[in-house]
Amino acid sequence: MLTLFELSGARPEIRFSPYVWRIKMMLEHKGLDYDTKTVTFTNKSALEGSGLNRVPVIKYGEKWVSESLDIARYLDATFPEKPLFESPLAAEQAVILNNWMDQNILMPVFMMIVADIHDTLDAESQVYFRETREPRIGCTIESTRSARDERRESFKASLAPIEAILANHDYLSGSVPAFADHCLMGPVMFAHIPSSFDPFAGSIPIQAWRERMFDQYGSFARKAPRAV
Ligand SMILES: N[C@@H](CCC(=O)N[C@@H](CS)C(=O)NCC(=O)O)C(=O)O
Repeated sequence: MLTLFELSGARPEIRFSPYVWRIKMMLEHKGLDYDTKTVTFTNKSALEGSGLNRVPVIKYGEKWVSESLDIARYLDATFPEKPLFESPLAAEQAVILNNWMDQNILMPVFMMIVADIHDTLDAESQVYFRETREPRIGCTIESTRSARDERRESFKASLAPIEAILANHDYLSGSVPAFADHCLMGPVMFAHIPSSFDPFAGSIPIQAWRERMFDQYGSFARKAPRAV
């Protein structure tokens, strides 16, 4: 059995990590059986023995694998049916897409919903989250709320390369979803689970794509418990 380790909020069913969501969508895409174990920001005892402290992590047999892109590559190498990448070369080149998504989509989304993430956490994790995230964002978590409409407006420009693909295809990977789609589902679910604020409200093509992704794999993402 494969085990996926993921972060939860104060309510254990609230699972918001964008990197974990990428892997969850990939596991569903492959139709693999897996169970999940949760950690919180301040209690990572489930990962004991792995030497790891950031999720996603998977354990398959005695093997631990971390880093979402490495996990994606590992899944294709270990379970070649229903590939995420068209070829080994595509799996190598995915680093560019991965980094582009993190910088241009995930970071802006984070800035828009960070206060809602904070609100889903248990009290101890909230303290840790504030101490570690406020230096990164350069302001208080609360002050991000008043800036988010403006941020969403400027975020529209970052979405143009994605919208250009969706003008001709149902999915970023063509006629069926694959790695690129799962990669974008990370930030999408990162906002959808804890927040009623929609960073993608300005993009009709991405909202339509999101509905299609919500319908995939027995409506897996649509059925995920939300904090709102
Ligand atoms: N580059 C890593 C990033 C993983 C990551 O940053 N995970 C965050 C959750 S979204 C985490 O586990 N943070 C734990 C902490 O901050 O203590 C990947 O792609 O898997």
